[in-house]
Amino acid sequence: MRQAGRYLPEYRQIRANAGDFIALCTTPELAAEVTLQPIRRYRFDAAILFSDILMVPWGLGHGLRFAEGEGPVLPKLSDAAGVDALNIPRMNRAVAPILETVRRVRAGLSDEGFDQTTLIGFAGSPFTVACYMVEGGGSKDFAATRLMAYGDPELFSRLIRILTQATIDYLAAQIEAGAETVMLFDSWAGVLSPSLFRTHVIAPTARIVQTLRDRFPNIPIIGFPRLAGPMLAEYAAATGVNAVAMDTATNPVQATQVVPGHVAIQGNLDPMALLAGGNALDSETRTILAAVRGRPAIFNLGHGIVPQTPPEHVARLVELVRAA
Ligand code: 1CP
Repeated sequence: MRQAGRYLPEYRQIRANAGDFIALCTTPELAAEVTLQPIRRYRFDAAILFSDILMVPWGLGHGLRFAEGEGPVLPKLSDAAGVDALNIPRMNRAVAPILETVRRVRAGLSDEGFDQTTLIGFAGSPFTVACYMVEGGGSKDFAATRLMAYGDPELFSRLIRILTQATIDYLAAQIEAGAETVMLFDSWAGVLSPSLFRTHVIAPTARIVQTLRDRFPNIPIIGFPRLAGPMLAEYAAATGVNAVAMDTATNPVQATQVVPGHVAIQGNLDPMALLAGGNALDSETRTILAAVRGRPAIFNLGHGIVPQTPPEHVARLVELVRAA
């Protein structure tokens, strides 16, 4: 889950010397180092590439900066000229340092004795990336994006199509560079009505999954349709993903009932329970472990870890999950 490193002093030290966040994402030596740090400390079963979902619009030439304490800032995309300017060949060149990070992490894992540790590559889903491009940054409800999807469906669909192709190229390149699983973060899938969810979440995800699977039949693909609620089951069945990640609000017992048995489920500890520690952490973790017992599952958080999390709480969580 995103912002994994910020709770670790060793991450904060590298971050402080790296310049801005985009510089950290595009300096392979540093990005590889911060990807490996949590693996050395906790020996997790998987490492997630250190990067950001917004490196795709950055690569497409749309522009991106991270304002201190404010999150991402992008130009607001509102018309055909903005969509026409998106340049996939440019993105494929611009992400070269990120692919170099993937190669270095895979080599570093093996060199340091973590041969069995899975390297997870990732991208944002076309819809969630479109959200940030249309709003020009984060938002509580992504109203301008939903308005564009209803008001100018031709333009919005064109944007989604370009982002779908960019995502396919980018994930395929990560797999070729050494990613052994890929995850699609659809953090804002839950703001859509069922019909828009089908058009702009399920259909593009199915296309990404199908295209990648044709080229790389053995690469597992994890989808995270955050806050999808009752649409989670349809997402799991219709996109072809190998695993669905549940957000914190999902009841894992219900998920085991509605997600097809061949689809693994991932999640979904509340990051606040991890921050709190103690009995809350123990009991929430045990509840999830009990719910997913007996079926393919990946233990994870329901959303990103918060920077204030004490590293000892993470150690306790690993102990609980390993004992299960
Ligand atoms: O100042 C800093 O140090 C930057 C903080 C930071 C970090 C560490 C951002 C800015 N992104 C990241 C890394 C990141 N982002 C990873 C790498 C793996 C890891 O370390 O865990 C991943 C997988 C992401 C994915 C990401 N970025 C998502 C999808 C998952 C989710 O959390 O919902 C989203 C929505 C983003 C956008 C983003 N990037 C950064 C911020 C602050 C945001 C959110 C902006 C908002 O509030 O909407």
